[in-house]
Amino acid sequence: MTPKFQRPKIGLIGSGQIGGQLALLAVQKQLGDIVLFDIAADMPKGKALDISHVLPVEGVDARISGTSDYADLKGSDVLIVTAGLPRKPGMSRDDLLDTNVKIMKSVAENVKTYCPDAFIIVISNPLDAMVYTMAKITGRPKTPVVGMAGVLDSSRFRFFVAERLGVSVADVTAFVLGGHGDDMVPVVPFCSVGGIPLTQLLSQSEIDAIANRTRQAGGEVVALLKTGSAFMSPASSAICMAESYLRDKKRVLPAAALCEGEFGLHGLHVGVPTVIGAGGVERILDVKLSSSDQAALAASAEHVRDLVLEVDKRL
Ligand code: A3D
Repeated sequence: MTPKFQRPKIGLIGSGQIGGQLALLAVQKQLGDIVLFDIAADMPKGKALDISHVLPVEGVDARISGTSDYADLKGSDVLIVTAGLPRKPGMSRDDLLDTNVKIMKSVAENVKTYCPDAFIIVISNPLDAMVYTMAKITGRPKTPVVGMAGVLDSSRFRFFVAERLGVSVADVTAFVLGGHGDDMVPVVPFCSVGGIPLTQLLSQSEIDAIANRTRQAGGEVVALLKTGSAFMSPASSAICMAESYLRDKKRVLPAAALCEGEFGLHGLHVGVPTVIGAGGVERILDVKLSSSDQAALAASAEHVRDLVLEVDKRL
């Protein structure tokens, strides 16, 4: 008998630090069956086996497999891509461009062949340039492609605010927009604590300090880890996006989505407020920013455009 219902299939391209954590979180949230892919031969199989042994503990039924064959990703409903090198201490995300654009090109060509209908969430850095590479090669708009950075950057901002004020993280909302670089834009008027504007609770200099720490937070983690970059929070952030898609939650999440006029940006994937549901990025909330935030977003987008030009030279 053909089963009437099937669990969603989640393909993880890259099974390193973030990839393994993605698989674990996907199991814990019961999101579906999981395929871990990596060019490293047995490692994805080892992680799949390890995470399979979590299933009885968590009481979750799912199929988890590891592979180095793209054909095994066929039929994936969502793909989360972490293939690529992470930063080392002292490196900027842009320093990864040369190596990671080659990796992303080969990943995207295979995704185009094997998973033309999957919703794709890219995490590899430099984020906005990698999203562009994936979108260009897979051919938008057939395959919707979005980048995860804003959920994490906003979560960092939210955490620092909650910590400073001694309040629940659940009550702090924030939006960090723009490219995933040092010029990202924490939009302070969109930050509230239980609905109260942040500006009523903290001085401008305290807010500036939190915004600066948010911009540097990825580097702060890299410097402490010594090898590799943040992996738990990026995985958690991407799973939040995947869950919103698979469960049609229509969460309002900042994500690197293709802007075609929104915020005055054209033909660029940049972090903007989106609604993610069963239709993928269903909407970009094209709201009005203050003139200084709009200028900061435009400057950040210019940086993304420069990176995109560098990608085009390499494709
Ligand atoms: P890591 O643990 O090194 O895992 C990357 C994996 O990619 C490795 O297992 C590699 O074998 C694999 N890989 C390399 N080439 C290919 C290929 N052609 N096809 C498939 N797999 C391949 O790194 P990580 O998981 O810590 O980080 C992954 C990426 O995410 C890096 O580029 C990081 O810079 C990036 N990252 C982004 C954020 C954002 O917020 C956007 C945060 C943290 C890390």
